[in-house]
Amino acid sequence: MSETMIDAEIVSAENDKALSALQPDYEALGEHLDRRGVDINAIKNKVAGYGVAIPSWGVGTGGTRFARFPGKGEPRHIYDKMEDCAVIHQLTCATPSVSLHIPWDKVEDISELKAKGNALGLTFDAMNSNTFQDQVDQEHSYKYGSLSHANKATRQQAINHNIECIEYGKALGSKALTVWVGDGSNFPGQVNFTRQFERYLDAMKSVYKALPDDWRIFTEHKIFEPAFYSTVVQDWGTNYLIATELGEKAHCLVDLGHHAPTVNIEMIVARLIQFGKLGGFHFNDSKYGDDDLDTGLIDPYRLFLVFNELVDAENRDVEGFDPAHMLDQSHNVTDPIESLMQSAMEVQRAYALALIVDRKKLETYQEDNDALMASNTLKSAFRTDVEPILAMARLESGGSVNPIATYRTSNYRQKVSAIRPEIAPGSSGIV
Ligand SMILES: [Mn+2]
Repeated sequence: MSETMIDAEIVSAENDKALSALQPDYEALGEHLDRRGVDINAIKNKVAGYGVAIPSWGVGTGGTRFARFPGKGEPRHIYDKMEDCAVIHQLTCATPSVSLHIPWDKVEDISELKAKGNALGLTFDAMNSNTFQDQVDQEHSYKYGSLSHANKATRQQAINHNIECIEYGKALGSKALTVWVGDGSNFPGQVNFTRQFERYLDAMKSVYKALPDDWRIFTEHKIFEPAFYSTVVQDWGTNYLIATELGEKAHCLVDLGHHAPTVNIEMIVARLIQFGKLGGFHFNDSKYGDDDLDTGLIDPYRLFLVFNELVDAENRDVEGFDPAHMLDQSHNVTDPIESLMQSAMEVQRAYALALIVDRKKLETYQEDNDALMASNTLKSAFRTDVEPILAMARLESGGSVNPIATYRTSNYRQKVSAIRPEIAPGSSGIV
């Protein structure tokens, strides 16, 4: 039995209050779905088995490059972050794993951190390396790049760091390394595109060699920022080339915010699935660029369409299909725990909605070139309120019917604020 961060009695008292509405809502939805040929319990069981990883950095207040406005009771270190992640999982039952970032989450004693995870009922998802900023006492600067840097010693330092992340992850039971680099250029002519990409591929091959057999490596593309003229891994095409060049353990990671606003992300997802190279996701939402807004906040339909592709692949039993799911967003104006709970539930909702799409009908309409009815088939799933399914799945898994309300009732933030010191304002932004 794992430690619980929030008193189980608070959770069950809140659930008792909610049950009188949830029960009839669930039954009514069950009848409605039954008329559409959908078994509500089957959907609920799938939703209950779904998990999305929390990034350790997500539980701290984010920021922009202008400023960061820390909240009260900010986590001081990875142990505090793990406890915040445990709150999210206790109430939503949707976030069983944590994705660490090195060196931000470095500890002296890895076995102690692993034991903390065990005690809290959390496992360790993909490891994330960091060669997009310099650390104190670092010999070579990443100002002009890391894995693609013109200087061999700088590239080697970045390779060594990634290998260190793998070693760290091995001790924690992680099975994947995610590599995102800020490498690129700000001026036309600043770099030679070809030579820079050759250096990157060469360095990544050294990292790939250090991967254990049962690990995967995910490369994450991003169209812009911090480099504003070109980035080395700018889009899914380049990302696909990398995964192909490296080998079968290499896959592409799709961060929803890392595309131009009009890009058809669900189609990219379909293509990567088709060619066996979809590694996973960083979920978030955006309106203008890489805004790192909360998942499902701006365009929940797009999130649903992404999941529509995933469920399609799941139903077709696509060989080797096992994408990693993680949230990656920046919480500037909300309590990060609340945002992450909300976002985990939004991802779950998109999954539930995609599960109730009538795929037989959809295929028939597609074959008949009936564009309107094909679209309506997706829309009729998307318009369904599946909240009772999500709430019932949480309840039956021992979580909370209303995670945010329960969290507020528990006064968790006030309690940790009494222990964790306030962070002075004026600290620079992290994203
Ligand atoms: Mn990301």
